[in-house]
Parts: sequence; C-alpha cells; structure tokens
Amino acid sequence: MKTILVAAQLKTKHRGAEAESSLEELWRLAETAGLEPVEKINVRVQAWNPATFIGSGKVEELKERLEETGAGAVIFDEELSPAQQRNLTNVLGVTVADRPRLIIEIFSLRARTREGKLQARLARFNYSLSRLAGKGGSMDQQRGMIGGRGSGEKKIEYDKRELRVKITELESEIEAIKRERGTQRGKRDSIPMPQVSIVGYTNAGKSTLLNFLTGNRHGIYADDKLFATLDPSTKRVRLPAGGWALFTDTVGFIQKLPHALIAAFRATLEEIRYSDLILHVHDLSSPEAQLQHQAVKATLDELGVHDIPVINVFNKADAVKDPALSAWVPERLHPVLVSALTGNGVGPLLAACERALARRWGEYELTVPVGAKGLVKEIYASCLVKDAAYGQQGVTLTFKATPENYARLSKKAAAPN
Ligand SMILES: Nc1nc2c(ncn2[C@@H]2O[C@H](COP(=O)(O)OP(=O)(O)OP(=O)(O)O)[C@@H](O)[C@H]2O)c(=O)[nH]1
Ligand SMILES: [Mg+2]
Repeated sequence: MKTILVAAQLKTKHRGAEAESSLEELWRLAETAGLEPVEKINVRVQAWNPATFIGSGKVEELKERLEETGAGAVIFDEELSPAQQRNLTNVLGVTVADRPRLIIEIFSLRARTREGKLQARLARFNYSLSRLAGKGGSMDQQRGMIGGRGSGEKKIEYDKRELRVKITELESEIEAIKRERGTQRGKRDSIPMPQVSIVGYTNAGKSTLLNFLTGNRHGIYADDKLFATLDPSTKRVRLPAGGWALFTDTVGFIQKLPHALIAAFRATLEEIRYSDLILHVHDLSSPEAQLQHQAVKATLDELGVHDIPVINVFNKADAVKDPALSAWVPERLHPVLVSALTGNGVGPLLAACERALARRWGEYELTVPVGAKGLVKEIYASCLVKDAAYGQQGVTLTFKATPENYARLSKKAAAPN
C-alpha cells in the first residue's frame, strides 16, 4: 500500500538532521512491513495540536498530498495519542499509524519461533492496553451512544479487562517456554561456560559477526534489513587460549523502541543481564552511528543492565570510505575495529573477550585424582589452564575459571565417582 511518512517537530527545537535521519529509518521500516513509501514530509509546528498532532493547515496539505499520490496510509514518526489517531483517520479518510505501531507490526510479521510469535502478540496487547489506559469518562460522549450515559466507559472497562486476561495468559505461556529452554540448556551445558551477549542497533552486523565466529556463514539469518533476526540464538565459540564461551545473538535495538515491545521481550532481553560480557556492535559505516550508540545505551539502561563489562565493537570497518565517519568515536570506548564480513580484526576481538572474561575469573589450583580422566578434559574445555604438574595423587592443575565453575569442579574432584 502506498504510504506517506510524516515527521513533525517544534519550530523552537529544530533538529532537522535528526528528524531527517529518523524519517529515513521510518522509510526502511515501512518497506520491511511490506508497505510502499512514496513520500516523506518533515513538518515544523509552532505547538502540538492535542486533537490532530499537527495544525489544521498542515492536515489540509497532507490531505492534498494523499490525493495526489494515491496513498492509502500515513505513518507518523512520533507516537500519536489515541484521540489524535482517531481524529486524523476521520479527517484524512486513510489508515493512520505511528512508529511504535509499525515496529510492533514488523515484529509480528518477522517472528519465527513460537516464543517470538507469542512475544509479538503480547506486544500488540500491551500496546492496545496502554492506549486504552488513559481513557475513561471523557469517552462517554463519543462511545456512549447506545444504551445511554456510561456505556462507553463500561465498554472500555470491559475491553481493558479482556486485554489483561489475554496478557496474563500470554505471559504465563512465554514464561513456561522460557523455563523449558532453561532446563534444556541446563541439561545440554553441564559445563558452565561464560556467557557473552551480542547487542547493538538493528542492522549493525550482530548475526554476521556470530556467523563468522562460528565459521558458519549461513548459520543465522543475516540480511540488509531492519530486524532481520528477532529470535535469539546461542552458539559455542572457541577462545584463543582454548576455552569456550557461549555467544548469544539477540534482537536488535532501534530509536524509540516501543515500551510495549520492551515489556514483551523482557524475558529474552533480561538474559543480557546475566551475561559475563557484552559485545556492543556498531555499524561504523553508518552516518548515524553516534545516535545509534546512544539509543542502544539508553535501552540497556532501561533493561537494568549495569556492571557488566562491555566491549565496543565497531563493525563494517571495511565499508568506511570516509575517515570522518569514525571521528566521533571517543578513546574512552576503547573501540575494537572489525569487519564481520572479511574477518579483519576478529582475532584481536576474541583476545579482548578472553581478557575481559578472565578478569571475572579467579585463579585456582585443583588436584585431580588419578582415574578421574574425564575431569581433566572438562577443566581444559571450560577453564584457562596455566599449568599442570603430575604427582603421586594425580595431576595438579592451575587454571582460571569462574567461581561457580570452580565450585562445581572441586566438588567433582572430591568425589570423582
Ligand atoms: N560491508 C560490510 N557489511 C556487513 C558487515 N557485517 C555485516 N554486514 C552487512 O550488514 C547487513 C546486516 O547484517 P546483520 O548481521 O543481519 O545485522 P544484525 O545486526 O544482525 O541486524 P538485525 O538482525 O536486523 O538486528 C547485512 O547485509 C550484512 O551482510 C561488515 O563487516 N562489512
Ligand atoms: Mg541479526
């Protein structure tokens, strides 16, 4: 469907370049959702209009553009209030939506796993509920036409209750899947490996990077699309000194990520909080890299991700033609430049991961009794072994490991069978 995209900003707070790049992104989002954007309009207003968001003159202009282009939908880059959306729909006679709605739509379209689909549905319901939440008595005049006064309010209360029931059902279903995944992982990974989360703006190259790290170019779906991958996947990656770590590629972030989505994907995103290390992947070739950096940081803050070491990975270094693009990157971010496509810089990145993980690891010594051969192998696989001395009792290994892993291994060493 032909669609016109609109960004609006206050004259007093003119941030033309930002609005333009945000509109550019909205264009790509619209395409991802299967729409056909035909025009983008950047409107500057004196003040926000509570009824129609932009002033009546601008609404008239928009109506003309719709007629001229034959577009059947308008998408606003900012969130509209339910009243604004309704009024604009009435005046313009076409479908009116906003950025959050569009992003939620994309998630519904692109989710592949059962969990992802449930989360996308949950996001829809959360979004609808948040839009009903502000409503109440003031709606009487508009909705309460049948059955006299108060029926509009009753209807809204009923809708809200229905939504809450559905939300609770979905949440418990998602929780059950999450628990099942947790127990499966528990069974599979009897060796606790350090967890590394790959986060970053959508299209930064997270999936491509993990594919390179695992040596399987076609492992995870990667494409020049926004939100190419929504469902998290976890892979084992070998670190330079021989130990293993679990890397998780998760859903990408975006500016103005709707709260309803964050809430719905909380179960997935919260796993970031339990990781030992975060790789924040940037697209260095994007002119918007700095804005994207801030958007990702803000989302991590919102998720309550603190105190986890972060490596700032600057990807697509191969595509940076203009060195001015990287001028904004401050030294304090300790940038690690890579190309997930060519593999340049990936070796040093893995070494940096290992160093960062090792900081959380303590150094331990453990004597593995003769006969407990499997245990020696396990220690080599899950720890960084520095020294091995053979004696009467068995082999004494000096190694670095997480405290949890050491506790588990030493228990096994004390009772080898
Ligand atoms: N030139 C260049 N392109 C890259 C590099 N890494 C990834 N890309 C391309 O960038 C696009 C996005 O890559 P993805 O790996 O899908 O990005 P993502 O961060 O997983 O994106 P979402 O899943 O959409 O959040 C793809 O077309 C990749 O081929 C790189 O190092 N150099
Ligand atoms: Mg991806």
